[in-house]
Amino acid sequence: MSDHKVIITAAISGAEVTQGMNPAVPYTIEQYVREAKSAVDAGAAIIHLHARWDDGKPTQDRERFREIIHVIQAACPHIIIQPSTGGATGMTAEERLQPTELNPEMASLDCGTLNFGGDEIFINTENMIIDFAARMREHGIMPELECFDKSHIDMALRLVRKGHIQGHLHFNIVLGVNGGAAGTPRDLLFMKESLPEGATFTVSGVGRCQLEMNVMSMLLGGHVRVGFEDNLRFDHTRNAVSNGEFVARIARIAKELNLEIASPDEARQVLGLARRY
Ligand code: KMH
Ligand code: ZN
Repeated sequence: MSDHKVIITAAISGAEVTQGMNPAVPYTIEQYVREAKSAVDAGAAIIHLHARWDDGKPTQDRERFREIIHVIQAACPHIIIQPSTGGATGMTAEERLQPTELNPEMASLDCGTLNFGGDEIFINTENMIIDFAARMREHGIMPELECFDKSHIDMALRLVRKGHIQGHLHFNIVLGVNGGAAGTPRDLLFMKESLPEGATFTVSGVGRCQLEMNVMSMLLGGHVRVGFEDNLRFDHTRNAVSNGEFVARIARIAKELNLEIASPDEARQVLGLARRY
């Protein structure tokens, strides 16, 4: 049994979920602060961030990101903020890359194309991944390698060998997307065992598998991602009231497994991030 410190990432907003599905999904600046603070107060070390306009429309607009990051940092001074460069399906590469201009410590780097339900395709060609990785290097941003399937891990490792992706390798194994690997113990184990020695990983489970995949990740020595981007329901009876409610539950389970929760600075140490507060 592992005895590592668990890094909790809260993916507080996402690009696809709406207030119609769960009224606590944040759109406005005030709602972003409320959701970020609920997650950080409950033990999150990283906020994975998608931006929305006040009407809920997803955007990668640099200035909207700047505004949201500014208020979250004011409310939660030490938190690691990890903007998405995935954005929403259908956005162009340049559109998606805008938050990198703000020099965040981390950003997501999606490592392959996949179906995303219905007619949606989430496009990440090899050249796009190379360009995104180069942009992140230029801005001193650590990529979190988003892998929705085993083949995405293989792509990431190919780009590591070619020198496009450098430094400490931190993966996000995303399970249960309609078009990606399934949220099952078998698929998680297969992907985890495909990671190289020394890499760290977190696990995101979409919908009902969030909790199970999070718990399995902790047992395998990994970290966890919770939040509205991946799951809106606290259990089969009701919606979660906040992102913080998800964070509090997984923090409690971690403690019952004798695992400590990493503070933001402890997470920086684990991930090899240079910034300290
Ligand atoms: N919204 C999805 C199309 C990321 O943040 O990098 C992509 C996504 C991945 O959420
Ligand atoms: Zn995302």
